[in-house]
Amino acid sequence: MYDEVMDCLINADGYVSGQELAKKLGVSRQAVWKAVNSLRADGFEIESVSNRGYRLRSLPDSLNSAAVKAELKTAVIGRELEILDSVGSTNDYLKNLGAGGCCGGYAVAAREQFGGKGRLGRTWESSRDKNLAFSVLLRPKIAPYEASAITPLAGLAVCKALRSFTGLDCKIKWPNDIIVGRKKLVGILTEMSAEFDAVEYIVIGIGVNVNQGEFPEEIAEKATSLLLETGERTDLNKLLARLLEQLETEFINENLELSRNALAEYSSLCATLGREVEFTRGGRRLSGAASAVNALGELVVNLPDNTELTVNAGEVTAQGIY
Ligand code: BT5
Repeated sequence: MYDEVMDCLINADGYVSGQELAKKLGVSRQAVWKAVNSLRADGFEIESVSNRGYRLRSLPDSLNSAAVKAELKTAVIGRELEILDSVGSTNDYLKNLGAGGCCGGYAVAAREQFGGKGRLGRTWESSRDKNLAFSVLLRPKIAPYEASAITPLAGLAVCKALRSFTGLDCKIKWPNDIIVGRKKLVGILTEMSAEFDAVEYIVIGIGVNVNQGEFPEEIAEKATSLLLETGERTDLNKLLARLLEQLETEFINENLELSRNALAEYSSLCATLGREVEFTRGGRRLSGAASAVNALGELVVNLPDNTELTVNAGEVTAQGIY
């Protein structure tokens, strides 16, 4: 009843009476009243005026699935959406659901993530109710070697959504961190479960620093947030809906391939290109100029002796970023 009452209040033009709601939803007025109280407990501001009824004044600050769905215009990604109050890692939680057979497009977000994972065993920090930590599951019918486009496509989707939502000059640090200036705004962790010749599912985990004003000392130098960059608070529910929509555009409409268009867009937003980069190859530390990203999403680097190398994973440091 919670979701139904919420939908009616969001879509109502002004006040709706308890009686009208009860009739429309085929329940008692008592049931409507109970749902209104649970919504209030979750941070929805709902006015009630005798003889007129209920009116929604504002949506909650914290994540709420009905508030996201009210904004969401996707066909697949996030149509099944779970908002958890607290979880270790949304990626681990969703991988479990994936193993149990949940559908492609399933999304999970958490108000609090206390064991967030980065790549290569690192951690991701996120304070309760301040940021977005969410994961999306895909079930593409591809072989594992064809999955290389997913990481850059996820980076492209998040970068484009944030640019249009905030107006900030967000860029991509190859392969898929989103940065503003020299600092990191978003981290993305893609995990895959596959048989030898077929992908079973892919989980894309995305952490966005949104309304966090201060960071722990270890990352204060390299982390930034939308609040720090714009000086304004951002509505987490609206931003999540916008991100899910852009993921759908890149993933569903683009068929999970790094099309020529997507690659051109990715390259134009990639802050790593044109910089000196350092990376490790065969135990040796090498450096060169990052010149392009190829159709597999690999970074093409020109070494000082004019040879060209492609880098497909691992750690690359780009001069002038972090
Ligand atoms: C990443 O790893 O950037 C991937 C982060 C993915 C987080 C999402 S949240 C939802 C989903 N569930 C999860 O459990 N994870 C995903 P990496 O490139 O390895 O960067 C990690 C490094 O970034 C850390 O070692 C810190 O130095 C730094 N870091 C940690 N938290 C940060 C933050 N909030 N903002 C900026 N930098 C951060």
